[in-house]
Amino acid sequence: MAIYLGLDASTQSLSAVAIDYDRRKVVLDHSINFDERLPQFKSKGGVLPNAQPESPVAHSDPLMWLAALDLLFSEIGDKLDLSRVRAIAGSGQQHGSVYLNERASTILGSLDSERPLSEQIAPALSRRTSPIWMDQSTRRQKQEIEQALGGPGPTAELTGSRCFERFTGPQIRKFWQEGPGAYARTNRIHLVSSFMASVLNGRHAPIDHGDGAGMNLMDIRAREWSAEAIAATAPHLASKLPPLGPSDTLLGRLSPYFVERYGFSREALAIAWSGDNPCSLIGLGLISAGRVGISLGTSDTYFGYMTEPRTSPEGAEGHVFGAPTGDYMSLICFQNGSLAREVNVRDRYGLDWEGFSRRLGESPPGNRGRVLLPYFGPEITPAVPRAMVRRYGLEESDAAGNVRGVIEAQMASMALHSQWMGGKAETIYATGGGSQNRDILQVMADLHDAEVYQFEVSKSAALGAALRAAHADLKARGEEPTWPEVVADFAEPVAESRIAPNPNTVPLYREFLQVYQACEAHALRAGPDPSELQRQFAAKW
Ligand code: XUL
Repeated sequence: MAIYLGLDASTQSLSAVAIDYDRRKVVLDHSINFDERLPQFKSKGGVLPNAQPESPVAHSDPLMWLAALDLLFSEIGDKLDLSRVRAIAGSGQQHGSVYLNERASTILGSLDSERPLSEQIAPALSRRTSPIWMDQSTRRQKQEIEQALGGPGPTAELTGSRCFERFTGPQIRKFWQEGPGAYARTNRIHLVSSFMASVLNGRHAPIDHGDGAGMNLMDIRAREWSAEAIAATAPHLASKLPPLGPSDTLLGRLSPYFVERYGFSREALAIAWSGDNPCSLIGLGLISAGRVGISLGTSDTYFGYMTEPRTSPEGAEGHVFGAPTGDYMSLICFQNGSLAREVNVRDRYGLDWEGFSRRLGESPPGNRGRVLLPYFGPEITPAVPRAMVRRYGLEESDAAGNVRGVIEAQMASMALHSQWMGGKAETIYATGGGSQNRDILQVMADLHDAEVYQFEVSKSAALGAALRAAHADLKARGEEPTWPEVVADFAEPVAESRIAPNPNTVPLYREFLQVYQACEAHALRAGPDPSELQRQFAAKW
């Protein structure tokens, strides 16, 4: 019986999912919430509190992640015979970085199973805290790097994304500028993923092509460090970065620390870790073109598998990361997800989800040509630096019009700003809190002219990591597992949840997209007045 373990080091918790591969079953699902279970690290949502409340700085304590790893293994030993685990892989929150000194190699290679990890690894840190993906404090550095690389377009062409504050390159540049001494004492810079993998394997692990793509340092096509991007970021950086490797790199045996302390087998293998989004791609079974995931959460994301690293014009709309299959994936982030949908519309009009659905039904598809631009806060896609709400032909007091307005705006924006990915989405897997509402999903199906399935994914990243462990182990044993075989039965949408596009509404929405696009262009790019187009649409539909 082959058991594989997937770990997910996310912002707020460390989770484990174990699968019995032959019986196609999840046999363990366990989480350690940092704030609740490790209060000594004083985190809030997994992040260290800031002296100034409005500060754009977001760091976490890497020792907290290690304490969580010890705690997690001590707890799951009661539920799962750890000696049966064949291989472990993992998923890490993307972009976050861990800074180690030259003692790290020795320390990682000689861990004493009688003492906790955090105590032993603390002296290996050259920077006490780790900037994570929520950090927005590198505006200057992001601009400097982008400028050195010829602007946002060429930066995206080279690295898969234009520069973003949270990406690791700008974070490293800031560390070098503000603390050149500590930077000089840094011997190795890991991502959260490669750091955790290094601990499990007892030596420095490579960064995989999936997570490496979130750094603004990797040449997305060659899958090698870009000398140009490194030179634009910080001096002597090439010697501080681990090598890059494929996501299925077999690192070697698990460190004796885990064998002696928790009873893992001496034969158990450590597999390279990847980023949480690449792992979720596997956990959702998004391994062929034409299938995308839409998560309706705090922010909404649209993501999918790609065979080629295509980027959007000027890199303005989304990222390209490596996919664990060896291909690529895209991820587009829409920041005004539940902030617009739930806080500023549903709650503001005093509705629950049922009332929201009722209101949605009171205004016809296309909203009679009326459009809401719901940038209740700054927006990433399209870029809107400050909150800006516009209503075209719509009264603020009209609850039904605003409910339909916000849903059609969000779905239209996704459809428009994902066009650069090429190819049409035939099937959408919908996840996240908002996806519980099937009336929202009907608009999604009609506007994208795609069938929509609901997907329960509280643990898609950890599940994806466990499936990656299975894939890498089977490959190492000389079997040739295909990805569809590996994910079958594990990564399946909720049975009976299919929502088909309504053939009568699809052509209406094709025209509505043009109306929406004209309103967006008017508000954001000083485009022509869209009212005539709106009038024609309303007259026709
Ligand atoms: C992706 C991103 C987040 C983190 C969350 O670019 O910043 O999704 O990976 O863990």
